[in-house]
Amino acid sequence: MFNRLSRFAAGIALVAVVASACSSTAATPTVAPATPAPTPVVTPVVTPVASAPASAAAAVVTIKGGITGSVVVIPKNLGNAYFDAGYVGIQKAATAFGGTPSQAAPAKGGDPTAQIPFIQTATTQKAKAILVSAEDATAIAPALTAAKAQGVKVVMWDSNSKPGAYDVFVNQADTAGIGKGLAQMACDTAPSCTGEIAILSAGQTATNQNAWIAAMAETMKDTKFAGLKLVATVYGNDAPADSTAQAQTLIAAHPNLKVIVSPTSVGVLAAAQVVQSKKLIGKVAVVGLGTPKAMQAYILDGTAPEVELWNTIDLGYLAYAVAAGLVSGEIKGTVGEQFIVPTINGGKPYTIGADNTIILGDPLIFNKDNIAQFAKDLPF
Ligand code: RAM
Repeated sequence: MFNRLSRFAAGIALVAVVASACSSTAATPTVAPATPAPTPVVTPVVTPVASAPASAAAAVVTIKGGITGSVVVIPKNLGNAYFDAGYVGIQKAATAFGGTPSQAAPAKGGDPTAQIPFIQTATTQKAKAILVSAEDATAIAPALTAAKAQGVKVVMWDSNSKPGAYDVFVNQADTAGIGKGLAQMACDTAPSCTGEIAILSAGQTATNQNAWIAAMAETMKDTKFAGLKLVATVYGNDAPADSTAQAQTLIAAHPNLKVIVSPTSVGVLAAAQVVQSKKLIGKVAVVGLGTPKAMQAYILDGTAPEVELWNTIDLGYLAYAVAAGLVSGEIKGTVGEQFIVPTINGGKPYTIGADNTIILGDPLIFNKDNIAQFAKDLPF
């Protein structure tokens, strides 16, 4: 298990990673491999392979795309800086791989069925591919399956649906690793790793948040976390107003609360705003997954001492490249398949793993010593 110092060191080392990764989707890409971090943040279950077995090496394709037609991007909801950053990467990818991206999604998160009409419309309009972040894995699965049956390539990104309902899931980072990171941040910021903590999540059925919360709970079975007591888990639906109200309620209901853990960029920002405005800095810490630019002020003033995320621009770029590869037929989306996406991952191949999943990479840790650089490199 990493300690606070080693996580800090990893965060600093990752400045180089992010600078490289960010430039990877720029018009003139830098393809030099990033300097490896001395202490990895997590140990990914499935990582892009460093060297493929000789027999499989010939099968590695380099995605070129060259597609035409519509690619519909369906995030959980519109108006979220996180998904807007993903869409920046998607638009960059469209200039490299072809196709015409557009975004269509519910105005607000939290409704398990709200994405279904957007999936159905894209299917009716014969989109070549859809890129979906699931608000609810189960509710949208039949609409995704119907889209696939009509020849639409279905790429999940950020938050997954049910295996079988999609072609490939582009996961941002190893799920267990994100859960460990959340537990560790709570431990780092609670006094001597003790006291009451609460979770402010996104939608109640969000696949990604629920998987991360479960992984966090698994990590906290370790005796190292025995002093932490989870007193509540609440849901702000990735809506700023709902998230603010939930953070206020948590603080009022739990006067001994030491940490709010928010595994959502909308929730962590709302929680930080509430803690800062109530002058509770140093009494209630906010940690979680947040966008660097929005969280910078709160990281610097100590409201949110540690926050994690990944290069969301690269996540969108990679997801679109996968969609283009599926549409062009360069890849089929089968487990074990390997492919290279030029400018991403230092030219190393990705391998489609269990549940047709690939992983972008390790999350990045933001703290007061590195946030200025991250906020510059990742302007979202
Ligand atoms: C919110 C969304 C998204 C999640 C990020 C961290 O923007 O819930 O799905 O990945 O937070």
